[in-house]
Amino acid sequence: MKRFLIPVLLLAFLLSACSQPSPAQQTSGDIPADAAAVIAERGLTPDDVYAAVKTYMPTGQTDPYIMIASGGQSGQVLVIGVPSMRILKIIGVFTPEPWQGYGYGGSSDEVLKGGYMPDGSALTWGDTHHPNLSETKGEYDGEFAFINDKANARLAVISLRDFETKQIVKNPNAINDHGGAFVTPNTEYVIEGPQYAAPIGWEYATLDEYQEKYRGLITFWKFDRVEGRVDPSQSFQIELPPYWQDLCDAGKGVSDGWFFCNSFNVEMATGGVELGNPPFEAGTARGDTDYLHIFNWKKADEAVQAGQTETINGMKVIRLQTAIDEGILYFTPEPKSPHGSDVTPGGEYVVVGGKLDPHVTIYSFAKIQEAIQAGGLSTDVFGVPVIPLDSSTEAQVELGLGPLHTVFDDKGYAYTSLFLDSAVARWTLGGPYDDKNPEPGWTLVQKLGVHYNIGHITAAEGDTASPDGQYVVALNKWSSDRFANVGPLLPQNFQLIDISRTGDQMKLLYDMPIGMAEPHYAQIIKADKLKPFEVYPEVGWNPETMSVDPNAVTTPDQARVERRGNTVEIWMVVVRSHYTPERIEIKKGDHVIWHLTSIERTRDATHGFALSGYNINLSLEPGEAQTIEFDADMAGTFTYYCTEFCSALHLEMVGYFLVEP
Ligand code: K7E
Ligand code: CUA
Repeated sequence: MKRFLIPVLLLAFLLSACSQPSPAQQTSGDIPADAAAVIAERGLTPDDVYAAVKTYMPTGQTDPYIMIASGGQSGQVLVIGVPSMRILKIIGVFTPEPWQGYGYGGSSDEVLKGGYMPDGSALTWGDTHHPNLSETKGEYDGEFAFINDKANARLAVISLRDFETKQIVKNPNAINDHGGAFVTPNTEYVIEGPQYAAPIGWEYATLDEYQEKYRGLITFWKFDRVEGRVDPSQSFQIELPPYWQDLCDAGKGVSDGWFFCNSFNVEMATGGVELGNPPFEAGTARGDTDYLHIFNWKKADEAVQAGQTETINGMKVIRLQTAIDEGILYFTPEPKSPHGSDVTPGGEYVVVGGKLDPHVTIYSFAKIQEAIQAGGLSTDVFGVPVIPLDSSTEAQVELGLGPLHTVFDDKGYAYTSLFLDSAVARWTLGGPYDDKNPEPGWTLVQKLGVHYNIGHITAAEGDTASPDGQYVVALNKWSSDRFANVGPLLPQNFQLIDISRTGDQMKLLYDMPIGMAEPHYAQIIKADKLKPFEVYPEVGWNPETMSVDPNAVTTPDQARVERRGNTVEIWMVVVRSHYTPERIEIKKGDHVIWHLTSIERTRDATHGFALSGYNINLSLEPGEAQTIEFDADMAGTFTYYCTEFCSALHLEMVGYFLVEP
């Protein structure tokens, strides 16, 4: 069929018939007649058409960026293509996830157990807030991702070779956290900041003893890149006053070696609205300022090496007095109820939002250093030196109501989320960034409305030393009227924003509902920096050890069942479309050790392994080996079958598990 092309003028007429094209809009070329008909029929504006063609991903093409997003209280991590905003994967992290067989019998059970409470009590969910990608020289290197669990003060390590969780560590001295995970520019440390103060080790203490016994505690988890694990024995913590330390960011470039966290509740409010005390929301906002915490983590590292620590619950802790004496910790005031602390790409400035102040405050690292060198600083009640606000501040920019988080692009612009205004503010950085855009430094350029109540904001390669620009994603808390009504619990709304043009040309491109939790932060990495496996590198690959498993079997004739006393050990081979062996006959009470190896080498030829009645479900990706171990304490006739539709004879991929009474 011949395709009719509609001349531009006619298209412009069609568009103007249903909307007001903005004057900035220019048209060129021809639009196919059938597409023009759709535009007319749906009443799409030129902005709509622009947004559609910017985000549409033809089949077979892949996104240039990948967003790693927190999965909020689902305890998981989302992997999303940008700009198509297609969900590619939901990684099981703190919560068992059956599709990946995560927490249903394989080695991942041990990963989840690594994050249980010290007494062994199970934790089967998490409140994930801030994913952070591993960095080399301040650039995302595509190797690992880290994320915190605010609810229980835990940290997880995800390998970006197979996008699976490899480790969860429970903080031995903190019961909740918030300012994590944040990496140092070479991922020497993954940092977990505190939040609501508690005695170290969350031991019991009454709230009357708040100032003496309650503490903040920041954790520097040492990351071993070769092992792909954090090493608790090389990690340390710094004791802090019981202010509620909040969001953090590592210095880089000129400020490499330093670390910054905002805080709130310097008032040390302890709540008790039911006793006639001011509620927390008022008590924590009585003062006009809180403290930006400024850490010299390289000095802290030296203090640890010099043994200036106390070991508490197996973790090295730098006591507050040591941190003060060694020049590890400084404060500077920050305006009312701050949130977010974000370091500029070159490390020159730290930007802090003031939830209850219309400004962002920009601190100069150079000025902070001058003030520290000059000395003679007064202290807070705990003896921490305080740099006066006018000695640390470079600028304040008035943006609007409820500034929270700030990200950066390649053109010297900063983007701040305005929670109360439901907007993204684009503003200019000054100093070395001044020449990168047409506007003068430290000025508001545009406010773009988003829908609604934006929390975090993230930009392409935005936390690196060299952001990409192109896209920002607004992570909105409320969606209200944006999507079809599916009941009173509404999805979140991720909104993709085009930031490719300078000036007031930011445009909203796409609304993506997140119908599973409230994600907080996300990072966006260039897709070509990732080097994930297509299939596991060798047959018999154990994803936990990232090497061939000694119990893997590589050919069907190696498959076998052996009995030693009441222990039955099974070596099973898995391939389209059968398990070998297909019959397992044992006795009630036997202890079963079952090794499974997928000998598939074809991309996407994944098999499942579901053992009915025993709460076991594995995902065996090509080449993967897994071991399950359990007591066969239920007699009966059971089946195991494949849960992935792997071939035309997938339904026949089954076996009998007979447990004789
Ligand atoms: Cu602002 Cu946890 Cu980063 Cu939520 S936090 S938004
Ligand atoms: Cu294997 Cu279905």
